[in-house]
Amino acid sequence: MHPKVTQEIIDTYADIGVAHVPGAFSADWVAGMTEVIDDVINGLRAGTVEFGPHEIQRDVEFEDHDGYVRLINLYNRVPAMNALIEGCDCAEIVADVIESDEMRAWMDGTFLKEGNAEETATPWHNDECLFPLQGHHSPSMWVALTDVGRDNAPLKTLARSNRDPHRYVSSWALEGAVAPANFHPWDELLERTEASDADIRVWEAKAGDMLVIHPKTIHASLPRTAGQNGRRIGFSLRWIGSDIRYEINPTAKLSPFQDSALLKEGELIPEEVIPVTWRRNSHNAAA
Ligand SMILES: O=C(O)CCC(=O)C(=O)O
Repeated sequence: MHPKVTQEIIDTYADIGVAHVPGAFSADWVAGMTEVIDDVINGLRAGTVEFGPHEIQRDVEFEDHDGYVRLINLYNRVPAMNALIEGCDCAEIVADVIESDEMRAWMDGTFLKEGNAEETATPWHNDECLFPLQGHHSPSMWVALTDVGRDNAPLKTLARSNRDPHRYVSSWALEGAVAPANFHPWDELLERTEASDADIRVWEAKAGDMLVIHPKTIHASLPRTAGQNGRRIGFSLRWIGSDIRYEINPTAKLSPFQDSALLKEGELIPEEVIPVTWRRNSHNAAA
């Protein structure tokens, strides 16, 4: 097992759907990833960086207002970001936490927050709601690129929502789509977070800490209340592990996979669609 992963971390993930791995990334790694992200944001703002349509990859999404930046799908378009992920041991750490034998990185999101606007809060959701996947090995690896104290928009989660037997029809779902019987309405998800006995955990973190979030875990962030000084950056990468199979989600607006002709219901995602980033071998399995 990776030295940064303890049995307690694995058990907490299985119990409440979140694992906190302190110091998972070095200060150099955090500085490198922050520089890559800042370069992209500055370039997009100045018009010197453009991500046009790509033959294979999904479009880059860039939202920038009220001290809030949301940047999606950089991983396969920015070689320096890809190199930072592949050059560190984060895939192995996540694999050990979720108990998977292989890991593939497939979608990333960067969430930068400045100032004090309420809009900096991320609304309640779970990540599974739009996934065309079945299985448990599709966590998000959320990395604090700044210190994230109570006033700096920490994530919050609803403990044990990772154990829900059902799924939710997302508030971003296709209008009029007919949901399968095990999909519950979005309002129910929101009501659960407002219940007086809701077991909500708040995850303060230091720069370089990792949170592994189960795809069913209902989560959000507090707003940033720290004022004009500093900022908060969270980098989130979705992974696919060994128990994941393709499952059409009729409520999902977009397939996150480009080449859907290669995808077959109930089968593994082919490596031509998403390559394997890390695989457990006899050496690291025995360690
Ligand atoms: O960092 C944030 O505020 C949001 C992260 C998140 O919700 C996600 O990655 O799914």
